[in-house]
Amino acid sequence: VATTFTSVHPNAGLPNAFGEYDETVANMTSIIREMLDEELVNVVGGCCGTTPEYTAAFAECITSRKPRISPKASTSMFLSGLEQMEISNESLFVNVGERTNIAGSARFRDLIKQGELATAVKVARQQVDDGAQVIDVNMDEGLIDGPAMMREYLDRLMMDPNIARVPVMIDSSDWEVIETGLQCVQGKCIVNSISLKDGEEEFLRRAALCARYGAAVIVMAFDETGQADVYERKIEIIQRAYDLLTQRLNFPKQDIIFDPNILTIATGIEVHQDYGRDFIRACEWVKTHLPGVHTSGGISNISFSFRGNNPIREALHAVFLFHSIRAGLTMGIVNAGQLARYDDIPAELRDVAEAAILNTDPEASQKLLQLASRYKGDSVVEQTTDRLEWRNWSVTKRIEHALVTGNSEYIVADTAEALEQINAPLAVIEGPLMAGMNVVGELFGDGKMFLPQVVMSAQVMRTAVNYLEPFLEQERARYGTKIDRGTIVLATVNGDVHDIGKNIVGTVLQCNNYRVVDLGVMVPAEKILTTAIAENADIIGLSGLITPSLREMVKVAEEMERRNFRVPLLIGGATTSKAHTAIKIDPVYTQPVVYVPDASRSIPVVAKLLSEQDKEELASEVALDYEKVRERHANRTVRAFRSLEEARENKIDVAWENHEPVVPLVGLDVQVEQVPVNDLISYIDWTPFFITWSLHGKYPAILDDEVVGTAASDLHHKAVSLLDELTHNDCIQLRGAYGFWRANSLGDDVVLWKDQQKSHELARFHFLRQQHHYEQPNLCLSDFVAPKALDDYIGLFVVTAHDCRVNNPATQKTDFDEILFQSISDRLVEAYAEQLHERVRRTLWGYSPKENLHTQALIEEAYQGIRPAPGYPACPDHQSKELIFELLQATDNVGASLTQNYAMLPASSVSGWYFSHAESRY
Ligand code: THG
Repeated sequence: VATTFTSVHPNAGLPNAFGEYDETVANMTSIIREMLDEELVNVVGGCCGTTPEYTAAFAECITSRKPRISPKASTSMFLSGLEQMEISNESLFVNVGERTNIAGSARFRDLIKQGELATAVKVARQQVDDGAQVIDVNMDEGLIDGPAMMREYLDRLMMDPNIARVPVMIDSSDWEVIETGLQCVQGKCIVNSISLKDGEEEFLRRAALCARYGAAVIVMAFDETGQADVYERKIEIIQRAYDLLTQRLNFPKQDIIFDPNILTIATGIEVHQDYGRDFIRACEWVKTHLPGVHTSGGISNISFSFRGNNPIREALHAVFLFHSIRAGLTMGIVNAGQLARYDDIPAELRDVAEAAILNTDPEASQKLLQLASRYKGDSVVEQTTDRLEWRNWSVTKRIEHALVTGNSEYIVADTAEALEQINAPLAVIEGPLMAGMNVVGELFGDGKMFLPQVVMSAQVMRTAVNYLEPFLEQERARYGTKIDRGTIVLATVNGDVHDIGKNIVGTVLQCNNYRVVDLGVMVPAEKILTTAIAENADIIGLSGLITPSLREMVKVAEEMERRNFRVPLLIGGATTSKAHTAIKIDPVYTQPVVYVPDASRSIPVVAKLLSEQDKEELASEVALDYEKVRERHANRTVRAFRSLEEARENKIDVAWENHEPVVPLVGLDVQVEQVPVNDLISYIDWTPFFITWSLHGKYPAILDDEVVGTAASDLHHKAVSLLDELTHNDCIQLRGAYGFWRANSLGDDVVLWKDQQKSHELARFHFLRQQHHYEQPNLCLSDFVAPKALDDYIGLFVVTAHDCRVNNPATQKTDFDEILFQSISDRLVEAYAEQLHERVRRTLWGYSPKENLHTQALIEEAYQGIRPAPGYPACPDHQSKELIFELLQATDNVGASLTQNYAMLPASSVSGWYFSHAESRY
């Protein structure tokens, strides 16, 4: 880290097929210049393929510059798996997964002993999924070849990128096993552990090897006379080990982790009663006397006396962790999937656990034992007897609880109480409310809370801030305080109506105390920009669903450039992508343009863009990344397409000889209908519903998913009760129009006839033909309609969901309700399209009268015929919707219309064609 010179000696590219080097001087100088700009290097030279001409050009770039100043060595501990992990004094507590320990888990031991290594790897994976940031691996077992098994298991862990991501902690009391482990891991790991047990020389020898292998090291409070059990012995040994490491070896301070020994309490033996408190005190001592070094401990050791009673053990762990972390504990070896939150432990149990850990009550062990008979089963949290117990907590804790659980029942009362105590509305927001939201943010960041829950939290926050608003107004009038972290103007661009994702982003931003000005949908560039100026926006965010919106976004960006806007631009929504942002939008606007793939990303991005220092960093990071995307795009090899003529010749051979056209049973008039919500519920495909809410997984399995199951079930439950409400109150209207026409293919077009004689053309759809170069036929939708010599038909449909909720201010709609309504309305209209298509096949057109499929088969499209929709790959042209709408008179018949870019209104609408031919596909 502290090297003075950092040099680069590049080849002129990789050797090509002839062993020559293709990079040009100009190209290479520009890359070198970038490295110099980034202050990465201060010595530049050349290697294979470069000539004096190259080095002369490099020299020219470097001569005018000041030498690069070496960065100061960091005082953080750096660890790594595939990813870097920094542990500084400001870092949050680090969870180390304990389950991959032969001595610590019967299940893991059996798996290893039976050679079930693949399943044993899953144990590690589960720990990571449960939030473990480091994996402790221990293979100490009498009958197992420790070094061999350590090697084999670590090798396997490294093959799963989800596990290899995190650093490993090599846990063994056998140095040989540790050294073998050190030879396997690729990142920077932690050695667990060394100690003075075998004397100073052996201790120093091992420590030096750790440094040489590049590992951090846990030093146990253990010496030649044994394990330190009391406070005084712990700190004496720690001090001695510290002096040896730093004075004799110059061992990097930040890579030292002291473990002051967590020993079991509540054993019935009196001298054990101080074990918890002594560990906590020792952590505190390390923190104050040896700044910069870290502490760790095996948390589950504390509760061995309650083996078999998980509720009591969990309570002890939660309370012990709570106090140890406060005392400065850096990391702990824990069962990552089974950590209860301090606040979730029932008070009676928590108080006794606390008394036992801090040794404030000599009867504590006895009381724990008494409680043990009442708390049984798997987990303590589910057993909370008194649901309203939390109402007795401090107001700050109550506010946090309300935010974390999304419970707004008492939030106004609690906010009022906080205001009374603090007497400054802004301080209430910046104090307890923000603190609570930070907890939510952390849980969300750690994958312990999910989007639906965060939206609920946001809502609680909003309710609290709304209550405070009049007080803030007074305060502002008096002092002119700015209460928000910045203003973000959001809009769905002109011609587009999609806004679920944008609404989620808006809500999440607001609950992080940003001021959001949401301009809604179909917002012209002009309005976005004038609003941004009027509202003094710090950031503009654009959203869009349909492809034409991509062009709109470029337009907005160009306009921002023309008017010299200085604010960053965020891009999001279904059709947007990093590639499009990098290639089309970023180049037209000089300020940062950032693609935000989902709502959760918006928070860190916005936070960085609004911070003076981080903004630069993010901007250059993004610029570099996008430059790479553009480069890759420019260099991509585009496979030659077939010419259109060739493609047409290679069309699919549909056996029209045997064609027996089915005359649509309902006839050839446009049909209009409205269907009850109830008829559609069984047709709902729930999987995309969960995706909308950032919950990924297939329905119904997702409801039992180990990670998101609870959040998913909860959301599903809310969705079902809203559906129930919608059914009973007619709050949503599903209207549809469909019809069938005589039709024939004419080349790539499909012609609809006015008359039976086919002498008058009524309308014509232009479809596109694939021009790929593969063996397979080049398809076009028109291939599936018979040529003019034969009779055939095509169907058209538009279905739409109207929001008919009465605007009743008394039943004020919250963000969550709003987004839930939208996401359900989208699903219902899709379900309607599915259900109508089924009726078309079976009875309305009637070409598959015997079909009888269940929902999953429908989702998998196991039926005859297709219903493609304009704007999707088989028929990318959105303009076709105009003709479909016209032929079905969709505006009059179902109240649906198109924007100038062919987005459908209401937003929950589906339109398309029906093709009946058995071979039709896309
Ligand atoms: N310090 C350091 N390393 C350590 C410890 C420590 N490594 C091992 C241990 N202590 C931390 N790991 C565990 C792992 C599991 C348990 C306790 C500590 C545990 N296991 C259950 C039991 O024994 O009851 C097993 C239950 C099962 O079989 O599933 O509690 O202090 N540096």
